[in-house]
Amino acid sequence: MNMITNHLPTAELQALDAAHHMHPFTDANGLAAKGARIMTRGKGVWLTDSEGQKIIDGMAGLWCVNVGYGRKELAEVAARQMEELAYYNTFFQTTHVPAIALAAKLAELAPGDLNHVFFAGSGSEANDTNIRLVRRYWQVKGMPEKRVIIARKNGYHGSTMGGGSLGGMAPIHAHGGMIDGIEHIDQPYWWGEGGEMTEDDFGLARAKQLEEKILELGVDKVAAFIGEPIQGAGGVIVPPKTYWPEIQRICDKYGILLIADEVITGFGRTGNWFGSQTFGIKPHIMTIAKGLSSGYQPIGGSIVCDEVARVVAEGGEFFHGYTYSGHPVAAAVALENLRILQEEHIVEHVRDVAHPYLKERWDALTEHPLVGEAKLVGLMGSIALTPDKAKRAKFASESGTVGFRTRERCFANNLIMRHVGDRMIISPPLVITPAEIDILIERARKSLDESYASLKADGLLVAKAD
Ligand code: PXG
Repeated sequence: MNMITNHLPTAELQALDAAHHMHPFTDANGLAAKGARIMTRGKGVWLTDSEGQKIIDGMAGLWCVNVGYGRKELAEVAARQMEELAYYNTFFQTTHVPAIALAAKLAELAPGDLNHVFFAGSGSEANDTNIRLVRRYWQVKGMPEKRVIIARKNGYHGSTMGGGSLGGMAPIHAHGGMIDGIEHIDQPYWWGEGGEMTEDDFGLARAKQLEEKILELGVDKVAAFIGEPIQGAGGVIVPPKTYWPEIQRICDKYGILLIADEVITGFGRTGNWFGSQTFGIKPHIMTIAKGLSSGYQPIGGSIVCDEVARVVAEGGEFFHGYTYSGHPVAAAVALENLRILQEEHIVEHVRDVAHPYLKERWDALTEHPLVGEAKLVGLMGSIALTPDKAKRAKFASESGTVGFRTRERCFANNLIMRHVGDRMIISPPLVITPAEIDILIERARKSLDESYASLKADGLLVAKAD
């Protein structure tokens, strides 16, 4: 048996990692100089590293381990499925039980008439599917010119060419370019960009940019709008409450397809099964991944409404699919994960127990001198670090300097809390208990205190000039 062991000394593993492993979204030379932290085990909300340190995972891996680490049922289902039917495809008029059962379960869980599932291996692939699906939809309807998709700056929809283009992150576009037919409007980020406007007015103004963009391009050119109910990778940006109703109104008015990217917000993260339910969005297509399998298997997909599925079917063969679309092992594990979420009432736990308990403590972080606003929807939260709360000021240092320092303190204190620019973000496993929330908050406070002291010592608590 080819064994990858955890028994090599950490330094040797780090040297092999630096020599042979290209990491995603990582400065390779910076990492090689420092050595990556090597995770070896997970149980519940806890990780263990190769030095035996126990770390509380405030990010559920990469926003995905919703049911927590170490669930035996998921391992058993995977092993059983591998023995029974490790692989078969769903092309060319074949199918298998796990894909059928998972598609039917998703149709039951998803709101409205989102009754049809196209499987992918990841969120990025699912969004690539969505680009092709919405363009195909208008083509079959005799409107092939309707192919532009409107998305938001600082949105994240993946890192394939399609997903990266839908996303509104300039550094990603700078590495490899963009596909054609994608347009971006501004994000609904009141704390950072709202100026003197009220949150509600700002939410409306940012939503109205969609209408302006549709009119500028011509409604006969626009296929769809895509947005995350809450921007995750962009910094857990919770839109003002006026934003989504206005976006919905505009999509309805102009007959534009609405895609809700639920890769992070799906499967309980916001205290409902889907973020669309939390914000009252009625999408034609939902992108799913991550929490679908709690990250135990790579699987994503698009849940599609009756009308879009019907029209695409009318067009005959849709020339699209992945070898691993509906992979039986991934589908079986996802199905078992949904059973756990449902039977253990984990979504209700988020809504009724974990969210209210964390909310009180998360909001109290705004008493800390470094912390401006605190946002928490379900178990998806962020705090804005600022040198001057009243002015919602940014730091004079390059964006991310303060956030990175704070993240380093968290990491040293065995708490995984990430930074996006100078916002700190959390998204813990949904099974987190009140006692574990206490530990998370205690470590976050300690890290904020240490970061504050070091910033002060280095003269970095300075606001950017207006
Ligand atoms: N849509 C959304 C909303 C996402 O958050 C994707 C699509 C792409 O999914 P895949 O499975 O292809 O990665 C994501 C992924 C971060 C970070 O830094 C976030 C994601 C991925 C990697 C890093 O927060 N989200």
